[in-house]
Amino acid sequence: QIQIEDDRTGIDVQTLKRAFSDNLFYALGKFPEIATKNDFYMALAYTVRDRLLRRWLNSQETYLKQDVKIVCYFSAEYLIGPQLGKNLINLAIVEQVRQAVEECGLNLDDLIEQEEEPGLGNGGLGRLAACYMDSMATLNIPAIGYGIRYEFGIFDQEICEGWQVEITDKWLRYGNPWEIPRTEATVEVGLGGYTESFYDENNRYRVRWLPDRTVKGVPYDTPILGYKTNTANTLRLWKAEAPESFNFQAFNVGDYYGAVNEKTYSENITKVLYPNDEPIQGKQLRLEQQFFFVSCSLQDMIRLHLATQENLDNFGELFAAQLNDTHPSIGVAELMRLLMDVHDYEWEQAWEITQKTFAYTNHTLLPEALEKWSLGLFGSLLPRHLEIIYEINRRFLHEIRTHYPNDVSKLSNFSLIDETGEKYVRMAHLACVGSHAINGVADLHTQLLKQDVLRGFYELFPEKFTNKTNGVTPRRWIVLSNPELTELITSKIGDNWITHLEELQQLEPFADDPNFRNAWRQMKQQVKTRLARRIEKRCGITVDPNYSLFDIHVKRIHEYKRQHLNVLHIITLYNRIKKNPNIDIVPRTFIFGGKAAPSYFMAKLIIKLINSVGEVVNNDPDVRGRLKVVFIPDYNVTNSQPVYPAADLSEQISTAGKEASGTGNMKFSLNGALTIGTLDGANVEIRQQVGEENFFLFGLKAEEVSQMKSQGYNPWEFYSSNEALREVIDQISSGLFSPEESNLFKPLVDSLLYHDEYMLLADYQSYIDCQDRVSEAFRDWDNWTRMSILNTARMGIFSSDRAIREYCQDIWNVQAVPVKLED
Ligand code: DL6
Repeated sequence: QIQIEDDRTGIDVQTLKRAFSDNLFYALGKFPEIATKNDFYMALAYTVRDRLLRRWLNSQETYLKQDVKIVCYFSAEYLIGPQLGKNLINLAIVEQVRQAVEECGLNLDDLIEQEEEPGLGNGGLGRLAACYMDSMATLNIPAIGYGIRYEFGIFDQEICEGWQVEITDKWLRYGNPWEIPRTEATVEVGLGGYTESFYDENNRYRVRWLPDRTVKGVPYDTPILGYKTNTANTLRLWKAEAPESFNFQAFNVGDYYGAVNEKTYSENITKVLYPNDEPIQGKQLRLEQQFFFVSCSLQDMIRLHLATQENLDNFGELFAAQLNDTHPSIGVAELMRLLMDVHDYEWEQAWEITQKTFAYTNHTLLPEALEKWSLGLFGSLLPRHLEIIYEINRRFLHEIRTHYPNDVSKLSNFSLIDETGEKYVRMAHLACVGSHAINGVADLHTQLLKQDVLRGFYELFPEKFTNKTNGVTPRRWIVLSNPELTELITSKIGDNWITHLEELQQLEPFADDPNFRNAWRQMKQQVKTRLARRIEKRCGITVDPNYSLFDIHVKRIHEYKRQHLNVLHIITLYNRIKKNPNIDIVPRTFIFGGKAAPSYFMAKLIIKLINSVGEVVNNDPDVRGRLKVVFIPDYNVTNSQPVYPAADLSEQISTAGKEASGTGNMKFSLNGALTIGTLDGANVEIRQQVGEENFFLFGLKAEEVSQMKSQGYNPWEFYSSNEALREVIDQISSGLFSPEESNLFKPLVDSLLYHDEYMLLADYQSYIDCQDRVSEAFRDWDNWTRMSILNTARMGIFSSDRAIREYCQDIWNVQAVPVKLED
């Protein structure tokens, strides 16, 4: 009997082929002879989306019917990466689809490569949000990710003559097959204007906000399907639109341009992501973005809530809203306003609901990264919210007075308003008082928050503080990125590790099995070869995957992450070769990748330095290919996937006490790279897990950094007393790497010699010595492989599934809700 499956849901090869052709014809309006590669990609994406729609709708229906508690993740950034490959894996239909596509004369990997990723974030914070969305769906946790649908995401990076050049990211240009606009759920958001008080019909004192403009928020939904489960949660991103396409009044009096202008003005709010990995001071549009998406989301939650509940009394029992850093923290004031001004709640009850609803994650220790908004700007854009913040502050400072009766300095330290100079609203303080939980993202980070950045708040409410060490999803960062490793692991321990990453531990005994070590080494060689081919194609540089140690440093470019310390090491090795061309040296390929904020001059100069040193080293015949320096342009989720698996060595060399956690460090080690790192962020816990003998540690500890600083750190002393270091610095400043402009790197050298905020010179020797130990260890391939296996085997704890379980238990109090697959 022939069974014909539904063309929208069936997953046998013949049905998939039929569905693919159908989508090509009916959704794209093409037939194969005239279709572009992008048409084929789109047709396949629609075919896959069809197959997850039932799960998506069933999930929403289940949540609605069962009154379950829903996690609302509030994040201004999401870096979800390309969706096709991930959805195929989660639906467990990779092989059928591969065959179906092949029978149509196409190659699945080519089509997967065609996808342009939504680069709606800057780096770690946005990618973490994406890993958490993946884990929540996989663990059947009801969740909505709320954010902004930027029309232009993070810029595309090109490298021209060694410099970063920014190109607008037009990710929506060929359409986005994964999203569905839900115009029926559009909401309105006010901005500007003034407030007035009045007495309502019950003679109660009330305030209303009369904004002078409104903007429409239109939600665009993307399904986030879990791994081999029926749960598909929603990523709901808001697009700003003008309330009417035309301002007809203006149009009628002939002001056609004025009318269109207003539309453009409103739509600007979600036009572009700010490409900074630190807050942007004083930009009204940025505050508008934050308020816009938070207000849309809270209104949306209230609407969902009132669809099944009589009132908002139990709002905090049915929603857990997580603030991903302070960017959405205006939500505290907005929920208060919605509860009081729109839904008639009194202050006390509104405050109780608000605190119960929100929790706050801090992601940074850099003091300059703490968000604040000048009162003038804040008050003109959000007059009602400023009043509410004043009232929160008045009540809060009253508590402080009671708590510290004899210490008036506490008032200004704790105040939500910074009054030390120009007046500002301190967003972290607002988040702290308005939330029931506050967490850091690695053990050390949380400790430092308690001791330093949020010390007062910790003294005041210690019970609010918890640590939630970051994690990454093994589905994207092993299964999808490293099929070779996936197969090897699964051949030994089965595939349960994909959802229970701690089971990687079962690999440990195989570290002593010479056959397994051989297989591991071959696997590594294979993925290194894959990356080498890409590098050749993209950068025109030939690298040797067989004998050269792949030493990889990929992340945002920032002085605290110290890519330039890595460069000092490269030049040190180069000098050793120049002095003795026959020196026996372990060949290394130094691979860098990362974007610099367009206005961050020093970071851009570091990119230029890497490329300039590469130019000299790669082309010097004395080097004989033993050292290669590569800068992979346009580092993003897509381009990072082939990078993590191919590393022998992972560079995690930030100044101790500066990196909140890191997640790249986890991706590398999970894929069997050894780490060279400082005791910073999650490196500390990674080292504890993998064992100190399988981790290359160097550098000052966080408390030594502060101590040295407070005693008056003088980088010049390190420069003058270390000959190798002095030579390297002098070479950079003499123009050896910039013959066309000898002073090019002077700002960088001056900053190191006279200031060295991030203590490169203090850590230089320790780093070089440690790198020498790395090289020696790499000579013993067999033992290196053993250490590599043990890294993977012991990293299970860094799954985002573990992190999400902890958030569910300790912060959100939410339960898994299995979804049935029903028509
Ligand atoms: O928590 C995710 C990620 C951490 O792993 C990084 O260490 C940290 O630098 C990053 N923080 C930011 C700062 N953004 N803000 N604010 O991206 O968060």
